[in-house]
Amino acid sequence: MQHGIYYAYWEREWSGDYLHYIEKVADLGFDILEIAAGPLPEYTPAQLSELRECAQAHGIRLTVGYGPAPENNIASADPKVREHALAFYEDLFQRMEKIGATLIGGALYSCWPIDYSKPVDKKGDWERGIEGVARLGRIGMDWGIETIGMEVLNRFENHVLNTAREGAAFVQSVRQLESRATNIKVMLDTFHMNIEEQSIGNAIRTAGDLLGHFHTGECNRMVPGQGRTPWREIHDALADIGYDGTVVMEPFVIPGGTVGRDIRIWRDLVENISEEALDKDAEEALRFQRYMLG
Ligand SMILES: [Mn+2]
Repeated sequence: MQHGIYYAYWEREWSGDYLHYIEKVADLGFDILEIAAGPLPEYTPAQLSELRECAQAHGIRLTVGYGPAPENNIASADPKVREHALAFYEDLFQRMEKIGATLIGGALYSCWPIDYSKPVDKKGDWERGIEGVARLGRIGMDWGIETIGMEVLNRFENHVLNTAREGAAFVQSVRQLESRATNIKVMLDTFHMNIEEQSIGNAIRTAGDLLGHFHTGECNRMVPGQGRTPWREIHDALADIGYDGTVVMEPFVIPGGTVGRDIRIWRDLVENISEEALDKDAEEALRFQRYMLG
């Protein structure tokens, strides 16, 4: 099991100095830094190399998270948007290869956050999503992308995949359509499961062999260990399915900026939001997570 953290814990925007965060998380003892895909298309070849070299030098694995912008919605009802999305991902996967990243996760079957002021077409989005994601899987294979995680999200953030059962059914349908797309996997997140699942343990067991990436956090998105998430139940279920993959904590505790707006953070979730205090909380959460889940 490899343990990581999402850089946005420390940031108010969906970008940041990833070199700084590689160094930081290495110092804190993490195996993985998860970065946002958003800024990568703007990176020069030299910047991509620098990122790869920095991660290698610090023994840090990079994974990528992405909340697709509406123009990169692979399931859009507009065929032009779907083509644009595929071209975006093809470029992104090449950039991931250059930084040595083989795993990406998020609402890649759709966009995020959903604009619920417009009508929702779950059936259409589901069907177009399966087609788009099947193509995404094949493109990913060309660039060595081993895991493309379909993150199951709560109802307030997306409408396509809300439960592990839906996530597993979606991934199975993708693989039926494109048998080579074995890199398409289910991705679960304890924060979303807390809202939607009758049993978090059974949700993990439902994903079973299809589980490819795992996000952790408390019910209010504080770091693991500071809330009431059933970590022992989660451990037992992960052990039952023999999960030995990536476990990345995704805490959000600071209000403000685009991150605060998108995640709906309207208060300081912790008493002390200094960088030093956040680092200490992350370090303790890592120790907790290694102990509870490892
Ligand atoms: Mn997540």
